[in-house]
Amino acid sequence: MLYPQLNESRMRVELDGIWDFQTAGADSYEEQLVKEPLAQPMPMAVPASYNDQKDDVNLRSHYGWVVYQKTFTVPRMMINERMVLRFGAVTHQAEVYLNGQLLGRHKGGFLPFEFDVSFDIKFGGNLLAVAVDNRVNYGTLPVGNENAVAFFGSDNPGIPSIELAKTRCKSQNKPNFDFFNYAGIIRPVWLYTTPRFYIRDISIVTDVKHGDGIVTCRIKTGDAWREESDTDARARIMITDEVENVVADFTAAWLEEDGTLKGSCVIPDAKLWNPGAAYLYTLFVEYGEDMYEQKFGIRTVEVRGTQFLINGKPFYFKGFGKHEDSFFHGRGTDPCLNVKDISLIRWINANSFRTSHYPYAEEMYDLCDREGIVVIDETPAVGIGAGSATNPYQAMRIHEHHRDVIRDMIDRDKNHPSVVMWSLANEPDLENFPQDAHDYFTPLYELAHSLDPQNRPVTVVCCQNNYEKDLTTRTMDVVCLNRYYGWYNLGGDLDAACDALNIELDFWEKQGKPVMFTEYGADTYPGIHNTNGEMFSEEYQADYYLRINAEIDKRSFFIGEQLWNFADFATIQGPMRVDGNKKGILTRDRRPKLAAHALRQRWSGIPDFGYKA
Ligand code: E8X
Repeated sequence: MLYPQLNESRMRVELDGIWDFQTAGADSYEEQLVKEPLAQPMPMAVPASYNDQKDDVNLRSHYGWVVYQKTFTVPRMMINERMVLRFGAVTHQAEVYLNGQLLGRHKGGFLPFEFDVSFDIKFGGNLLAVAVDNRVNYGTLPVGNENAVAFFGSDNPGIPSIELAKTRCKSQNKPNFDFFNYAGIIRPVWLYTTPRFYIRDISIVTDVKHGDGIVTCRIKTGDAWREESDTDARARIMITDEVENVVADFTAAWLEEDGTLKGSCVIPDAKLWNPGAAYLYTLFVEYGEDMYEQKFGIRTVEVRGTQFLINGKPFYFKGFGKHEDSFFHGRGTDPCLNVKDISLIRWINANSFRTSHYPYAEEMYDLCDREGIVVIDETPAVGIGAGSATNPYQAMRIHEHHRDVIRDMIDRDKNHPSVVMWSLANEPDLENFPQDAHDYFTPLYELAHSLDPQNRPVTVVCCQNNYEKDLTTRTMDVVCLNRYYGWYNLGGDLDAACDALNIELDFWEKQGKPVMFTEYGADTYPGIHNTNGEMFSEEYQADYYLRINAEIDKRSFFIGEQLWNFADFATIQGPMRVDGNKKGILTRDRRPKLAAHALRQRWSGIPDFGYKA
């Protein structure tokens, strides 16, 4: 799905800003809220989660539907064009109305969707209404608990007073995941135009042979008025380098096998996109009256033996699991924060992060392309586990939606050179029903490989588990481990933690796959210091990384360390969280804890390539 673009043939209008807003019911919303101007609207900023914009506890913990409204007019010069309404993301489900008519619905809170409104927009004022449902359950990704068990701790089943009170408490979201269930119109909203005959999608695959770049592109086209494809169509493709020299100029012609226009070229002595040394070319597509500019990088990604190769060189991941999370914005897109986070990734000498636990805003991947930051792109499939008694692969109603989010994530992010691997899920239950888990994820693994034109590596991020029972993790292209020896297990005893870690690494050494940490860490309350370095102190967090890192340094098949987490972040309240998750090496307002300085020192001495070669 192409990002809205302003160019010689296309217009775009940002519909961000202050919208009208009103809460609605747990299971439904009144019809007049989406068909007439709101009677008692409150101002709400878009893009941003709605939860933290007011000081109303009922809004922060709202359960169910809310309605946003905005009125707008379109200039005369847009009226005869194909007009499209596009949402960067609405969490978790949206029903969109224009002038009282339902345009459509979208399920999934972290990927874009759009509606062709060419024949719906009227001249003069238009009323746009978006009903948003924040509920999570066994049929959504991320998963919400449908039984009464809280995410952390038990509800002391069987105690009469608790059992009775639970039957009378108000309906609430019970996230089966450790991040606050922020919701709303969290990413930019655009109205954009194209000519009637338009460029629907662009797919770019690059290869490198003897220093020459080989670029193959496939163009999907569309006709705003008819479904048929134009088999005589041609598209002109031009490629320029960073100083706007034209380095290729060729035609893409109709390809019967997949109904696209395909063309390729060779760029002699191509400048490659590398971690920390990005180089972006621009591909211009001209099709009829339409045109589109797509930036891309020439690079290759490959797993070979126990190595993860970028441009044929063994890459070592240094970085984090992150969240889209900040004060006031919640999970809303904040370009300033994105620039700041990239600066901090640079400051600490990191080179990568995982988009835990959902696809991030497109604008962040563009920054990573430009800055040479490597990204593991993750679906919102988190919480696929319901305690060892329940088989999630039978109890949860997520399979089709899981396939949809894999398809939509790859469709959206396929051209980013910064994206080097797809993560299908975070910490699903892989040990209690090992064969069911294997049978669930193997088709998804194959689907991801089949959908990605660049055929990047695919993984499932593995929770601390009985790795001998887990039949799934070992089948992935890269073994991505979330391990908490020294925190949730053997907490406070780093000798025992290192011992246990080495026992497990001996197991992985025999699997012949590249292995990396995608999470390891310790809750650390900023300002707690002590000479005995006990848990929750900044000293403990620094010691934890010092000791664990010394052990993984001894293993040549260990190809990366992404710690948990980049920064402190908001979670649901509960006995295990003190104002959120404090495993950040930065505070939520991006101030370094003691460990950040030690990691900055460590990572200054670890090169992007060849660290373990
Ligand atoms: C944690 C992290 C959580 O924030 C993240 O979203 C997923 C969790 C660790 C699970 N992984 O709790 O800080 C470890 C379970 C070990 C028993």
